[in-house]
Amino acid sequence: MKYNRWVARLNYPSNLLNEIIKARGIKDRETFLNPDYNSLSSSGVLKSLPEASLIIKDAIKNGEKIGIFCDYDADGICAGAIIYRAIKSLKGEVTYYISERKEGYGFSSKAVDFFIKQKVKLVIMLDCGIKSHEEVLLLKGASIKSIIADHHQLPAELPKADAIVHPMLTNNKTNLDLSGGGTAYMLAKKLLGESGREKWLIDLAAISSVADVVPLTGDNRILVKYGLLVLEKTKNKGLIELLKSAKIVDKKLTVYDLGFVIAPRLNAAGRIAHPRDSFELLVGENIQENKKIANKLNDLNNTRQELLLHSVEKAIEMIEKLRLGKKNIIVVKGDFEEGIVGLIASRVCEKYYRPTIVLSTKGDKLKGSARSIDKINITNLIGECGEYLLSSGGHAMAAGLSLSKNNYENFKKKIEKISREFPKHYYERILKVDAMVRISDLRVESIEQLEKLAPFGMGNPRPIFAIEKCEITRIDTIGKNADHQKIYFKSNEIDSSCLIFNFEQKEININSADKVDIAFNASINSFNGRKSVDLIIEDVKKSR
Ligand SMILES: [Mn+2]
Repeated sequence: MKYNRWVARLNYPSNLLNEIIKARGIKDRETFLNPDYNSLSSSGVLKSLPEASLIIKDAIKNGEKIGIFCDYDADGICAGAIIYRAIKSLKGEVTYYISERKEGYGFSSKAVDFFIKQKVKLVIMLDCGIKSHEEVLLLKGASIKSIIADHHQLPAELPKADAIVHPMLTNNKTNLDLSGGGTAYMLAKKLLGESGREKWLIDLAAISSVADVVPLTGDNRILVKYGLLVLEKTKNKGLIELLKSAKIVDKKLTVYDLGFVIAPRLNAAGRIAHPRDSFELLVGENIQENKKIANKLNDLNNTRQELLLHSVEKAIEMIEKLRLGKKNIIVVKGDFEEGIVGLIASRVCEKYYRPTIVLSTKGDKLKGSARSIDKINITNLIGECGEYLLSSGGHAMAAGLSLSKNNYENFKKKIEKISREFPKHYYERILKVDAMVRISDLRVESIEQLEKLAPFGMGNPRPIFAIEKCEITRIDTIGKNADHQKIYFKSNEIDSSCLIFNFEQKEININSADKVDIAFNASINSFNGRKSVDLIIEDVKKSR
C-alpha cells in the first residue's frame, strides 16, 4: 500500500459526472464543463495592468528600445516569448537578456549593464523581479523604466518599478493562481487590445501553466484548454519544430504532452546548457535554425534524463546510509549538477513523502532547491532560517536557496529543529478517492462523459475510483523491463482486469490468494475501432 489512508468522497453514486462535480465543490457546473475564452477574468482585476500596457505602448510609439528579461525555466522562457512576440507584432524594437542558471535566479546587475549598453529605455521582467529592489533602482539611475510581471511570493516591500503586474495584487483582493506565463499572457492581451492576435500566444501560456504546476481551475483551466487547441495548429515556427522533434504531431495534445514532453525539453537547455536556446526557439522565425535547436533540445533532454536517474540513485543511497528517510525534513548535499537539484528533490520528496532540500556543492557556495508536501509551506520554512542564507524564494510547494558553505551546519540544524515540531499527521499520505464504485458502473459511456472534466492536472485530477473486495484470479508481469503488472480479478461475479505501472514490490505486495481493494483511474482505450475502459491502479490494499 502506497498511501496511509484512502478517503472516499462518494459512495456508489448513481451519476458519476454530476455527483463528482458537486463533491469537488465546483460551483458553476456549466462554466466548468464549457470553459469559454471570453470568461477569462484575470485581465480585468490585475492591478497596474492598464499602466503597464500604456508604458509599453508609449515606448513603442516613441521608437524606444525595450529589453526583456525572463527566468530560465520553461515558465519564464514562455512568459518572455509571449511579451517579446506581442511587442514585435506591434512593430516595437525589442532585445532580450537570458541569464544562465549559474548567474543565479532573478534579475542581475550583469543584465542591468547589458541593457544600459544596448541603450534600452524600458525593461520588462517576467516570471522574476519581485525581489529585484536594487536592480530596479540601478535601472532608474540610468533613466530606464521597468515593469515587473511576476508571480512569486510577494516580499514585505515591493520594488520601485514603474508598474508591477502580479496575481496577488488585484483590485478585488482575490488571489489568482496564474503562472509567470499566465501573468505575461494577461499583459499581452491588454497590450494587443483584444484584437484577437493575442490568441495565437495562448499555447505558450498553457505550457507555462502546466510547467509551473499551477492549479488548472479558473482562468488557468481556460488557458490550458484553449492553449492545447491552439498548439495543435500553432503558428509559432519554433513550437512546430519542437513538436516534430518530440514526435507529437497530428494527434490530440494533452496536459501530459505539455508537462512531460514539451516543458522538459524547454527546461533542458537551462539545466545543463544555455537557456537562450529555448527562448530563441520560441521567438525564432528561421525554420532551419529552429530545427537545429529543437533537435538539440531533444538531445539535451535525453542527457538530462540519464543524469537525473543517476543522481537520484546517489541521493537515495546517501539518505538510506544516513537514515534520513524518517526525519521530518530531508536535507542532502552532494556534487549534483546545479540545474537538476530541483528534479532530484522532487523525486526524493515523492519517495519518502518528506519536505526535501537538495544542495549542490559544485560552486563556491551551496545552491539548492526544495520540494514539499501538502501541509508544509517550504518557502516560509526556509525563510525562517534566513539568517544563514544568501538568498531564497519560491512557492508553498517549491523553493530555491543559496548559502555559503560554512553556514550549512547551522542552517541544517535550525531547519531540522523547527521541523521536529511538526505533528505526525503532516506526513500521512492520503489518497482522495472520488467515489466507491461497482465494476458495473464503469461503462464506456460513463467514462467517456467524465472526459468533460478535462484538462486534468494539478487542482483538477483525473477522478479516482475504488472497488472493494476484488478476488484476484491471475497476475501477469508485463512491459519491456518487467516493471508493470496486469492483474485479473473478479468482482460481483464479473471478470475484469487492471494495470499497475512502475510498481515497487514493497508498495504493491499482493498474491493471488488475497481479496483486495483497488483504487484506480479509468480511461478510454480505443483499439481497432473498439472502445474499452482501462483501469490504471493508483493503490492496492488487502480487504478488511
Ligand atoms: Mn514561474
